[in-house]
Amino acid sequence: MHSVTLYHWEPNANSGKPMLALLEKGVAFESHYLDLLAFDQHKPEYLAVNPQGTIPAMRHGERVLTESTAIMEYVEECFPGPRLMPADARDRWRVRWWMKLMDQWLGPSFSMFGWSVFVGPAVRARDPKELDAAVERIPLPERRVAWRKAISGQFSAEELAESKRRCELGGRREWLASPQYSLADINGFNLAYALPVSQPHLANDDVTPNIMRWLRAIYARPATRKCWAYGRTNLAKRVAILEQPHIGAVREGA
Ligand SMILES: N[C@@H](CCC(=O)N[C@@H](CS)C(=O)NCC(=O)O)C(=O)O
Repeated sequence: MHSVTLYHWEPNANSGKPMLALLEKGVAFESHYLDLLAFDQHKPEYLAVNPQGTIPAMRHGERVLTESTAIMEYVEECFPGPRLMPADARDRWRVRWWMKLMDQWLGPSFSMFGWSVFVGPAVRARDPKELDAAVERIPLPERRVAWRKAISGQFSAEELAESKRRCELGGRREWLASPQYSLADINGFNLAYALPVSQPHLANDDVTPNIMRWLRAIYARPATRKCWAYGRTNLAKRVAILEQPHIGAVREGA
């Protein structure tokens, strides 16, 4: 058996996707924590693993795998344990349909909230020269832009409004894509779990009860609890909001 190492930040967003898939399947892995707020992901040691300087990456034996959703599919196919993809071809198509929607459309909007509400304020007080130098070292131009906007708080009103519009989705099903819990739910949970904290007027038990039920059902799973135990900072504490039995509606900005 080849060993598995997961290079990750807090057990959320893209890092949380492969981590939760590994834990659901009971795959033993070595955890390699990178502090995103300390720019560990752009240091030469990690660029030797993933030259794009983004998290997560997974090493399996000699193989290095990147792209969180593709890693989840690799984990599902390579390892025994509970199936995280349905047997029915149409259901599998639906799981992939949802994952594409989340990665391309919902995820970037949820991420924008995360970067404007949590990441930017967490680093903004540091020495501007140091921050500037750290941003200059980022390999991907689009990540440089995201960091600059987060640091200066310059996400435009239009892009934030569009992101809010994308959050105003309801839901009726038990699981996102198929009658069983699947990779689509793991993907969606990791992108959406913090919405009740960052957008309390959009995600709460009065406005989006089924989304709240779905988030709590995933949070209650043993693998999810193990996953969150890898958190090290206050960012990882946001998920505890799902322990509240009822989160009522609030006015925007309240
Ligand atoms: N499409 C990639 C995106 C990876 C990504 O951008 N990850 C974020 C963290 S969630 C990151 O590494 N950001 C580092 C940075 O912007 O400096 C995936 O799904 O793995």
